[in-house]
Amino acid sequence: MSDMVRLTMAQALSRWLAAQRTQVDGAELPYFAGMWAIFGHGNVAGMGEALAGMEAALPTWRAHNEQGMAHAAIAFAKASRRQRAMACTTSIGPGATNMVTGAALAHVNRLPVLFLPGDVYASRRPDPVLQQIEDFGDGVVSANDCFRPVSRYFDRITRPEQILDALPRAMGILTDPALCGPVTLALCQDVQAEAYDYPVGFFAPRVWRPRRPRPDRGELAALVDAIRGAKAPLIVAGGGVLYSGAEGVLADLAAGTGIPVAETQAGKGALAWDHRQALGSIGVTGTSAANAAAEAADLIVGVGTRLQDFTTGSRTLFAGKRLVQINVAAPDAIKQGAEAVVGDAREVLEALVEALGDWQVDAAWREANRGAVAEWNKAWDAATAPSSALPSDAQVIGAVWRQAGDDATVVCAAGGLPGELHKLWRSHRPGGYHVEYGFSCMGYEIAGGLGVKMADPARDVYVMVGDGSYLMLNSELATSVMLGHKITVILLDNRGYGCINRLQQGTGGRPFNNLLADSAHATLPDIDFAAHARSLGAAAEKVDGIAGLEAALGRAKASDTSYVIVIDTDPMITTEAGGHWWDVAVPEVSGRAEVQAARRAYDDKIKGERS
Ligand SMILES: Cc1ncc(C[n+]2csc(CCOP(=O)(O)OP(=O)(O)O)c2C)c(N)n1
Ligand SMILES: [Mg+2]
Repeated sequence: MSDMVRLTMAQALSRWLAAQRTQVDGAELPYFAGMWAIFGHGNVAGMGEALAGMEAALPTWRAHNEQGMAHAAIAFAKASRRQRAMACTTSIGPGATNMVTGAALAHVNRLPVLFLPGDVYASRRPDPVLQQIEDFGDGVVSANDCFRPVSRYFDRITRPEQILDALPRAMGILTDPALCGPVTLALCQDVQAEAYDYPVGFFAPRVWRPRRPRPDRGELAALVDAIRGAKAPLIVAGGGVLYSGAEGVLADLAAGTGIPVAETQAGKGALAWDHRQALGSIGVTGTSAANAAAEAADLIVGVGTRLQDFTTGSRTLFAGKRLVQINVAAPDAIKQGAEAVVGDAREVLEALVEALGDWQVDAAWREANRGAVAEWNKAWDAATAPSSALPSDAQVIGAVWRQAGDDATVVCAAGGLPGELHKLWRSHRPGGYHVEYGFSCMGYEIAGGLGVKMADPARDVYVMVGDGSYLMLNSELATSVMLGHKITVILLDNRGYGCINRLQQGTGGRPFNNLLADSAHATLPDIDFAAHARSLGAAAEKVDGIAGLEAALGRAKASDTSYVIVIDTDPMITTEAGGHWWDVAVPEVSGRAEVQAARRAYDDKIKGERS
């Protein structure tokens, strides 16, 4: 009989998490960097007792909002290229459901995170316990069932021995490149505290090495033939390029063959912005160079992209083109009629480099793309050049980019900024661009910036956030101060939901309920964001104009605590250059002439695409 150790389920779970290891660039590290925790009656006695005293092996950090701590954990995993993760423990009820949005965000973005919400008593002894959802028709439902559709693996731990299987299964999902996403283990409150004799061997350290599936020979050969036969091939690099560490071989492949590369939001930064084959961003928020290349291409090769509608211009940009999808997940690889090459991006691209030998694209295709990039660079200059008017998002981005330096990371998620950043931010290195645009979740920015900083404390983190997103969720700014993880926040105050206000008018609507001034109010708010940030412990200032911003960015660099710079911006300006159509359905019936006109234009566009 093997040795046994008597532990509570929560003690065993914490001990097991601390024993999971990974390899990053040859160095062995804990897979779980630590545990975010907000305690309540649903986890303080069980999980709280287990985590106290484990700080060295599994540090615990206190957050201010469960969604915020989920964002920090997810951003950490994204910045760690899915090689490492964090866990999050909450109480039952509202603590747990506060984290559901985080689970959805991780699910959409295929990012690993372990959610450990407390759950109702398995024994039902105090039924209904405080915060228990009562379902008169279903005795096994709890608030945590909300996690099911947004978890890659969901389990409810109703007996202490269940974790012997549930935990390895959870790791199998977290570390599998195709299945990767959030795991939720709902921990019944009584079971957390229940003892069991666990086999000592269960807690032996285990190293989880990243798996790199090689492509099928037939699928690879078909792709090589497709490229050799193409006159104008284009590569679309998605987040999978970064997660597989394929940026080096992608740069070599592009340089060696001359195949141009465009980037999705998640893939941005795969290629340095000034690489000779770099076309910049693609799609709805794409550069004119990348979108022109997509229109002229006779072969599009997606690498590690899930073909979200912003990438494909709502399926109009690649329509009718031969499409090959290199993806580690077969359901992504076969999307939209693509010919599939299922496999790890780096493995497939390395095989491509070898198979293509000294094959090169036509000189004319190369020249056309170089010319298009030169044109785009002029548009970039025009959009980002400072002026004396109320600054645009683009001008602010230009200033932050000039001041941030080559090793910084910019973080963003929602509002008008992600589109502007996708077009205009010039990435020097992979990991320098961190925009969550799978869920585009308002409130990700500040907590996400904290997670990025925790993944690599040596890098400067610049969070760019709108006033709307800031007001929605800013509380982990205090956590960044408390933990000593400095982030610099640039808060663009255009006094409302600027991008939705523009979209509203773009679909024929009257300005309504987006900008503060267009919304029901007794008093028009005039929010002192700098004072607010200072109250949370950050250093903060409000600046006037682009020159003032650049000077403040210098002061922020010298600060050793988190620093918030507030700047008023124009809510109506976006970068006109580049871009592509996006499908936003317009009402068929309206008394408003502008809506009727927008609907006619919408119908024409859809009819044009169908014929
Ligand atoms: C949680 C959440 N709620 C709603 C939305 C829809 N939405 C997208 S952008 C936006 C407005 C964001 O305002 P702000 O942060 O000020 O940025 P701006 O649009 O002004 O650039 C809204 C409401 C969202 N993306 N996320
Ligand atoms: Mg705004």
